[in-house]
Amino acid sequence: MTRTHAHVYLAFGSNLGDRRENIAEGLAMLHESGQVKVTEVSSLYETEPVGYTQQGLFLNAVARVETDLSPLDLLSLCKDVEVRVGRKPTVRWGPRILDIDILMYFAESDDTLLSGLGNSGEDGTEVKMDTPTLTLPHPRIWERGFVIIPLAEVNPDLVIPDGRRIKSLIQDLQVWTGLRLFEAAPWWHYADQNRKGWQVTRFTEVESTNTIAANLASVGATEGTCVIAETQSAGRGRRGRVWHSPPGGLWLSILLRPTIQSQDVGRLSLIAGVAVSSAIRETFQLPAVVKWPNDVLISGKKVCGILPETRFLGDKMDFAIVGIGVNVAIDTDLLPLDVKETSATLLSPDYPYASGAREALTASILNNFSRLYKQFLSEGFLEILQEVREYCDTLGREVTVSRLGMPIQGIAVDIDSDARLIIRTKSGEDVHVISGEVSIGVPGAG
Ligand code: BT5
Repeated sequence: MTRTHAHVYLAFGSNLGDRRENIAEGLAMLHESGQVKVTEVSSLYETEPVGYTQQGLFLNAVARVETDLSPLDLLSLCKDVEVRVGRKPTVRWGPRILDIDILMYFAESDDTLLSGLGNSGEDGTEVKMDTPTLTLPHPRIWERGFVIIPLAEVNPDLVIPDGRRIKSLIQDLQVWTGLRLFEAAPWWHYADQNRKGWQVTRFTEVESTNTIAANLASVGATEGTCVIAETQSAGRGRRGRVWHSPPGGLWLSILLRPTIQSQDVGRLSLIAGVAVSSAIRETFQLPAVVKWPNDVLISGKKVCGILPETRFLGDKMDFAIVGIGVNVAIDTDLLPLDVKETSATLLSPDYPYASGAREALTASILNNFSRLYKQFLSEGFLEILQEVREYCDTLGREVTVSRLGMPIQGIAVDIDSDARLIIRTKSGEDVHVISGEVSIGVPGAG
């Protein structure tokens, strides 16, 4: 059989639990399978259930995807995703955590699956098949607004099995009965991120996402390019330290090309720290705080480290990479004992919705970072310093910072406009430290 590059329209429905999240999770799982690329997602529509009506309202959406999978392999993947998102066997027409239907499948190849001509055009040739497990195009649901309306957003020129064109069908008010716009597109985070100017590239395993991002920068990648890897074999911390990056974490590097000075790097690090802390608070309702200069902690344990790296051409910054490592759902037993003691993970590694949660966190980090970074560039660091102070848990604490091998002890009283930590020593002197290792409390004081 020849390789089947196909464009496929899928319908999603959910009426149990967090319906929006179920659909988002399903889309993310398909996308992350590496076998399906989600290229377009419609708005979410809320609809009254059909048939057995003693159940909650449905949310529905349609997506256009690209795949090399055959129709039956794609069906198995969709069923697998339904199960993983948590579908329990229920009565037909009964409540659904997630339902995924293949509506239409268009193949670009001369595959023998093609048994008849329906739609043809940019998408390729429509595959028609009728087997006990799968009938294409979908045999039933074309009279339903919750399919036709979102499908019309994604491709209005499609022709449904009875020969009518989608775009003319949605002119009819009757199709809209019992349906309401729940959330307009773009609502799904991948789509959202790319529309907001981020270009997120994903790898299964790399040595370090910071290196890949720097390589991309060297060949001309633009600001907003991001690299995400599932694992890193040589993740880096500061000063040559190792950053352990087992599966389940978020290992992300953001490429920036700002016209800033080398001392601004500390500011970028704090901006990233605030973006990550606020994203963790938003997504998981956990009390994340920034530990100056580059950690995010929960209850004193490190859940995230940030590594800014820069390259200069002469005295001009060519690019900056902000590396962000978050222990989203990692197995902390994979960390060396000393690291395990000081670190934490946001979710347990066997949490079933971890991949969707990681995507939601990624989207939230990028949104927060984008907001703060834009404000920093347009209004200056002072304008966001107040927000940094609010997140920075180091302030007001007794700290010891080692600088050039010399410990400086005192109370961390503030952060200055250069992102330096101000330490008031016992003698009342304010020392501004640019970077260093901060330990909270006085050594030996327990
Ligand atoms: C950091 O360095 O905290 C910066 C970490 C940056 C990691 C990201 S992941 C994406 C991007 N690609 C990379 O290669 N790096 C960035 P530092 O402050 O030097 O802290 C390093 C120390 O944190 C180590 O010496 C360990 O003690 C500890 N550590 C290592 N892995 C950890 C983990 N997964 N969770 C918590 N602590 C860890």
